[in-house]
Amino acid sequence: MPSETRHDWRREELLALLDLPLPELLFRAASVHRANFDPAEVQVSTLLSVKTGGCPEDCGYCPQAQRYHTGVDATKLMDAADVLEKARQAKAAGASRFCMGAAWRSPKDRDIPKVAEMIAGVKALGLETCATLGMLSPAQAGALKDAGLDYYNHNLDTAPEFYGEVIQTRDYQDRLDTLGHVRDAGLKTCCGGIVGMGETRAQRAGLLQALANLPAHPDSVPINRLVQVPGTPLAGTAELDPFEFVRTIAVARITMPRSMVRLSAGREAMSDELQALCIAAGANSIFYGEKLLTTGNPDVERDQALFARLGLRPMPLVHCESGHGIATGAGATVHADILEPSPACGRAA
Ligand code: SAM
Ligand code: DTB
Ligand code: SF4
Repeated sequence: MPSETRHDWRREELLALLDLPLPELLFRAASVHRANFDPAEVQVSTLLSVKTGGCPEDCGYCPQAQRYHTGVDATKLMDAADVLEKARQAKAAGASRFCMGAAWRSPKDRDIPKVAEMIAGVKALGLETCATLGMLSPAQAGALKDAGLDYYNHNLDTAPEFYGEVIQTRDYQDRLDTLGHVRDAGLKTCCGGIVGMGETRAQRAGLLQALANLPAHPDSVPINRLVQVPGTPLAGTAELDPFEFVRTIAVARITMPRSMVRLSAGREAMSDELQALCIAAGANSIFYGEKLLTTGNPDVERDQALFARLGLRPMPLVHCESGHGIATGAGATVHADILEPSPACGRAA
């Protein structure tokens, strides 16, 4: 199965993939997955909300928007020492990646040194770092890179033509601009979306098309299933057929073959069987720990049991001299990016 890195996907092609009989779609996605990754490895990431609630934006799904009454209290930016304590706990629990989220439209310049201190501290623990802080200027993206940030998360969220029904306070182009600043700063991009917001299958194809046709594939593609939070405009949306979620993951895997595809929000409400299908469809990362940013996530014990039942291994990340990710799970040291053996990393043999 070829793993083409294309940036010219047409909407009809993506819709045709989403329309495939499920067994055929799963076969194609799993083939691409194993050509590019060890399908038994799943990266374990932990999320921390470093600044919660009180956000001025109007994202219709979000419990942290000030204007909706969701019971989420606004907090100020956490102290770096407290963030580092949480990161240490996440590492001890087996996480290899730590993502810090802030409920901002965009950071103020005065916030950047404090966030930079958190990033540098988390990085020094040997964890992969990710942050999601809203829109960034080029200078802010550069400062985060200098602090040791690996990935910046900024989602397109949905298809361009459906976006305006979900968010009015900033537009698609604002998001594309921030992604450009992130790439230009040399950061890896983490960019995905949410399904189950009332969009059609063609609009899910539109989200995947927008992601796969970015100037560079996002290094990481979180696929969230809407967590319906009472008080948000999208609470009460008709539940998406779970197989549509699996199809979305499979087409993300096929169209962005070398990206980490993250089974993100929405797992708490999923059965183990549905999660197994998502992983079989090519998802290779989950959030671990009982909370996402403000909403629930499966208990650690449930996830450990799921890994055992499915025969999966966590993918801890360390970095060799040439910057390649090396998974050190199950006692053995093997490359996480198993695409091209790199003699410089001692993996050639
Ligand atoms: N404020 C920043 C921003 O919007 O870029 C960072 C945090 S924001 C919470 C990060 C992402 O979480 C959103 O882009 C959205 O995709 C996802 N998200 C937020 N609320 C969600 C929900 N209820 N269900 C699923 N995903 C959600
Ligand atoms: C992403 O795409 N999903 C994560 C991460 N990026 C930051 C966030 C999910 C948030 C779910 C709602 C909440 O817990 O507040
Ligand atoms: Fe604010 Fe981000 Fe929530 Fe939108 S998704 S309301 S920008 S915290």
